[in-house]
Amino acid sequence: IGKVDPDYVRSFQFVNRLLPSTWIVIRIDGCNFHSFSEDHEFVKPNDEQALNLMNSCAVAVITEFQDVVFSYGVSDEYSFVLKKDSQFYQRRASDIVSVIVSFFTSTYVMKWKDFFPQKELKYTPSFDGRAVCYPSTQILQDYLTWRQVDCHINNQYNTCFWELVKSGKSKREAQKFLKGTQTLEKMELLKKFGINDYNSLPAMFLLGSSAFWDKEETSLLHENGASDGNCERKVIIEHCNIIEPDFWNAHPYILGGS
Ligand code: DGT
Ligand code: MG
Ligand code: MG
Ligand code: MG
Ligand code: MG
Repeated sequence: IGKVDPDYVRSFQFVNRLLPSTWIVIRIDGCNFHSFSEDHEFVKPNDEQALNLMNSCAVAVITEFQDVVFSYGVSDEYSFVLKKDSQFYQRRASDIVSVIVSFFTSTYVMKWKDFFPQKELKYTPSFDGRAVCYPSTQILQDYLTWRQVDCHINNQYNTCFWELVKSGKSKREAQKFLKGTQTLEKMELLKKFGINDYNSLPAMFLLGSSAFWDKEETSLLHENGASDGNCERKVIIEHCNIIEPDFWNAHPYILGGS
């Protein structure tokens, strides 16, 4: 087909390699899930099955892509942490983002009926994704702290908001009522609605979900070094505080491995 020089055409492509030796975080987020959650009648503010479906997709991602060492999810988003020295797609951002986001999305559609056997998936959901590099473990942990704090702030606000709406206020009134309120005022408000202890809400709602391999690979090796085929590693989901160092101290292999 004629005279086009392939090198010339290829020269328009750009390399988008992520900085070497840095933690890579791929954050995906549901597109327009405000409407998607309405159209599929998700329980407000937290739909346990919808969150379980997100978690199940995250487990699939971790199982499929060996370089993902940890993930944290809340609402319609999930963050996937790839190990520092990952050479996945030679660290090309667009390849890594697109393969994770498409795998997550198709898994979401495939698994929908397992979590919502009585509910038809009315249209195809989509997720967007981005890649960010974090140059130190401390900064990566600061990133995860930011997401978990966000989870807490949103959950507290949303819980108050929907209690106010349930009590008869319009959405606009509820929004106005909550504008500028501090944590303590929100706690007091929830007491009026019978939620005496905010922290007694399900941990998944309060803390989001972390998915990761449950043990270090080497801990499953026999003394002679042969790996045990019957003792497969499993990805687990926990709803725990990842801001305090306790979690990381209890699971040193997650970020310590590279
Ligand atoms: P975006 O991400 O810019 O395309 O727009 P949205 O609409 O996805 O907004 P976002 O991601 O900031 O917020 C997530 C939306 O998804 C928010 O409107 C609430 C909804 N959502 C997420 N999880 C649940 C749930 O468990 N239950 C209900 N009822 N809604 C949820
Ligand atoms: Mg978005
Ligand atoms: Mg969204
Ligand atoms: Mg979101
Ligand atoms: Mg290809």
